[in-house]
Amino acid sequence: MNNPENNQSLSNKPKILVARAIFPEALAKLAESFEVRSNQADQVFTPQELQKELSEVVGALVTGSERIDAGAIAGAKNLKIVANVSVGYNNFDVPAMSAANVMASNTPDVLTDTTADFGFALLMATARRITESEHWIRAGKWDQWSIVNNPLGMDLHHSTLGIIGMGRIGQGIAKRALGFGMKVIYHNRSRLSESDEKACAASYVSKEELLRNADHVVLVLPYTAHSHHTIGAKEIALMKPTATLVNIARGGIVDDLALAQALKAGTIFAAGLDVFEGEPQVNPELLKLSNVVLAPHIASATEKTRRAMVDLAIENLRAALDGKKPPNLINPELFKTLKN
Ligand code: 8YV
Repeated sequence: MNNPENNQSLSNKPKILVARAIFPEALAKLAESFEVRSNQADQVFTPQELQKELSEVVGALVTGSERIDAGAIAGAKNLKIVANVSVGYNNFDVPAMSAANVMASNTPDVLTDTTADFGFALLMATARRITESEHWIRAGKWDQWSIVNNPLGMDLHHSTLGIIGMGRIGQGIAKRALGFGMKVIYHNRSRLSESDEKACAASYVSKEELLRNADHVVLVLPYTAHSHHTIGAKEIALMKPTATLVNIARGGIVDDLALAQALKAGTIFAAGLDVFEGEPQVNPELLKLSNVVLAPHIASATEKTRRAMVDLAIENLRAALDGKKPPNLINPELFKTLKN
């Protein structure tokens, strides 16, 4: 339900929407310049509610949970910008936004290191069976130390790491892998420049070669119609039975049901997932397995980084409403045809 709080009325300030709860200080600062319709109750709007909210504002701050498409902005005749608090923007139908003359922005860079840290943490937890071990202790199953009858994992050090999606975050993970003496191979839509490859000591390979040779595979590619089910039963079958798979990219890049079946059958060793098809729902077949580490889409979730993401989204929003070019404008062609 739409439950906006802190809403003011009868003001001459431009009206904006903050579609989800943000830090109170950021909200207070926004209220100095704008009439803010905020949703501090943090309950995701229905598409109808979102459409109504957007129809009343000139700018909006949203997250990946708000789908901004032709339907959402139909009737939003004064809307100039929708600023995503997220680097990924698969929740935006950018052509539809451009057609409606609505600027779109995201929050790159500020979350790169935090997200790369998390990718590595999830990889370690998965390969070394950390959460499974904790559950084992909590269930009272640890009665003695054992050479063989303890959760035995897979090594990261000196293994081969395969990264699919070698943008800023993928490169950040590759650089961390260097400290572990790992060999890094990657696959990406386009090959990195020689100097970027050198900086992360990574070699470009085909997707098939990566899947066959990697001991650990990490997915960090954007979600598009093209990347839907980049990893399905066929791709998992190419992987080593000792391999792990980590998805910190987006739900839908992995066929979660095929993954659950492969994990159950022992086709691969284990998986770590921060994102899911249809999240916050998680495929029930995954929930039954002990060789999968689950996280609730928290790769960027440190206080410092979430504050930086909100601040950057606000910077984009303010710029657009001040008639300036937002620093992270996704549809720059629109800047020339600004609404007045
Ligand atoms: C966001 C993310 O928190 O930035 C991204 O692409 O996946 C996360 O950092 C999430 O998308 C919510 O907006």
